[in-house]
Amino acid sequence: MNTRIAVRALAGIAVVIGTVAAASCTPPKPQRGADLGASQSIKELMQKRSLTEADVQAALETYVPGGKHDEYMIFASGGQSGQVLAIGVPSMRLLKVIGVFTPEPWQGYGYGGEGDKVLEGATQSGHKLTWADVHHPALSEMAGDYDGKYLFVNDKANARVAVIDLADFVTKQIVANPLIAADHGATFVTPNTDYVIETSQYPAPLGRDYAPIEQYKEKYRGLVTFWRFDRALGRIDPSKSWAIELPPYTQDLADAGKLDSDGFAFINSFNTEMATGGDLEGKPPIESGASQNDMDYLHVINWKLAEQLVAQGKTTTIKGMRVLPLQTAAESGVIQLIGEPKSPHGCDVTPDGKEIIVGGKLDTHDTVYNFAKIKGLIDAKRYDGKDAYGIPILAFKDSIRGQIEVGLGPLHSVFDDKGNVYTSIFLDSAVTKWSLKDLKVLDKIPVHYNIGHILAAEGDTVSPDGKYVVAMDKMSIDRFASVGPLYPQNFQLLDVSGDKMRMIFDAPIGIGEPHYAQMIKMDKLHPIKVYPPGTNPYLGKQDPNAVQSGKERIERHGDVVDVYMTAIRSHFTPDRIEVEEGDTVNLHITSLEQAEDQTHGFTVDMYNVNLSLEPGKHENVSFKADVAGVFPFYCTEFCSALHLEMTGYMLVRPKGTPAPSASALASAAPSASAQKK
Ligand code: RUQ
Ligand code: CUA
Repeated sequence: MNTRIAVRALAGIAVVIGTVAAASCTPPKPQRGADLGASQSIKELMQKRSLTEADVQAALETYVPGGKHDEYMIFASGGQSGQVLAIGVPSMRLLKVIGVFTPEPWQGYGYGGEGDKVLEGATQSGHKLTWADVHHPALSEMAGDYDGKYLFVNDKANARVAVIDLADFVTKQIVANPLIAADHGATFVTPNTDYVIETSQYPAPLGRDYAPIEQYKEKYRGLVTFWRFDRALGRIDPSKSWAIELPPYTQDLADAGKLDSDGFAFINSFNTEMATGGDLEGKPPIESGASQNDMDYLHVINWKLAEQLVAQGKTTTIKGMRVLPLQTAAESGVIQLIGEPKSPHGCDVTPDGKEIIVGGKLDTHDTVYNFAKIKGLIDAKRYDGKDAYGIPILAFKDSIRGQIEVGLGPLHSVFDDKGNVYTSIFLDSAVTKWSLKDLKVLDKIPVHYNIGHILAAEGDTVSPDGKYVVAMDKMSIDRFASVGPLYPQNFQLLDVSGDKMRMIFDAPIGIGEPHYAQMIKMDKLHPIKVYPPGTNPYLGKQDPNAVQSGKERIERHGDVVDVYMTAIRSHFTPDRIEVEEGDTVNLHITSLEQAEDQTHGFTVDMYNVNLSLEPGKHENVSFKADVAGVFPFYCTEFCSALHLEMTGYMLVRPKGTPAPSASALASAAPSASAQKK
């Protein structure tokens, strides 16, 4: 370090420390170790660890001591892991990896319990899937504001959408789209979460059918699905959901209108050239074929009008889903197109709903579309022609307020509370801050490296908070210790409260490639701490097989053995289960705990079963005891001093062997206390 800077830094830190001490009027806390509070020791520490003043300031701004809570929570896509990450801000600490599309053993999700039903419902065309390419989480909204109740995410690879209940941070539903093969403009919610929007990415015949690629223009299609969300049930209702057929332009990101533009949705596209590849046959590869035109199309969708047409039955049914045909949509004013500069990607509606910002991957500009202008053109039916599918085109120059040069390869934009926009610049590896009002660049900061998405505190609401922005960097070369050729992604926390953006934390994300994320104020989240006794989280109420203390029992019905079991520190009742080889064993296990954070686990040797029994939770597990032997079961969560003793045996005697202890199979209920000696 340059010595002058070092000296300035050291002087500066003394001031920083002094300010912190002065600002706090609570009595001084006893100090850990030697006099760490003294500026001299801080100086020594800085020198020893080669920290600059800026480093120490950033540390003070992001450090959240144990016992204090973060101000915001990020819900980030877990990318290829198929999960969702919950991360605290400003500490950037990982709080939970929520099992969504991929089995998650710690949460007992996908390992024999009730969560299996969610995953089993998530097949695509009957194929079982154990992963997903998660891209865009969307928090549920009321009047355009996050309400902290639900979270939706998409699986790009298999065209699926998941519903996570933020009451317990558990995935409750996965719906597979029966019409399309990949999605991307998903998930986005309408301002009251009436609908969760899912737009296709790669065009294919609707209904996942076959058609030769030579018939691309005639038979291949895009699609936007409006999944109806039933708030009372906390589930998507496929029977009330519907879709609009789109032309075979590769639809990309989407956003829902709000306030002024409520009732509309905006969807980007690329490859309006409709290139289909064929590089082995000497045709241009898709990527260059798709980059011939100067303009692609922004799709402007009047979904409220579409909803009326759907209600009037103007739909066809494909694979059980109501679809508004492209021709009907084009002729009725449901859909119109506007040119978009080269290879658009991000599509972000401003907090007031008045404008839509689109970044072009092969461009240096953000383009600001103005909804009032667009609406004026639509209402006056002032079209600039039609595309090959009869969709009206609105003139680009009459639809925009302007363009702003932000850097090479702008992708996505988010907003603060002062009318500023933050655009991620992929090729430049930077974030550009600019003023929406006068389209002027205010600041630019390098990020490390190749930023994809960007997210902001309450960023997609009608009232963003400012304060924090996170750069979601695709690459992290040189930022962290090496962990082999697959590098972690990098979330970089930016303080955006001042005029200049400041980088205050690098957080490696080592579980997948997160695409998008949203950040919600922590005080909007009100998760439960324990389940009411006997709750099946997937039913949202008491399980019909919930077991009460003293009612534990084993019932045999032919070759089916039902075990009604309870778990409480530090025993399972019953702790001995005796069955015959070939029996079907149904375990019904209720945690009798009601104390916070007193979770038990349950596993039984060989059956690939692991349950998480949080306080009050009930689980049902079923398997065929097809191998004779002795199978210990035990609690997999270190719950108490006698955790290792929280165990029992399942004895599977060879077929035809008489039961040695008939009492273990008695249907009378031995009481919990009688079982304990
Ligand atoms: S993507 S890096 Cu949202 Cu899937 Cu833009
Ligand atoms: Cu219960 Cu360990």
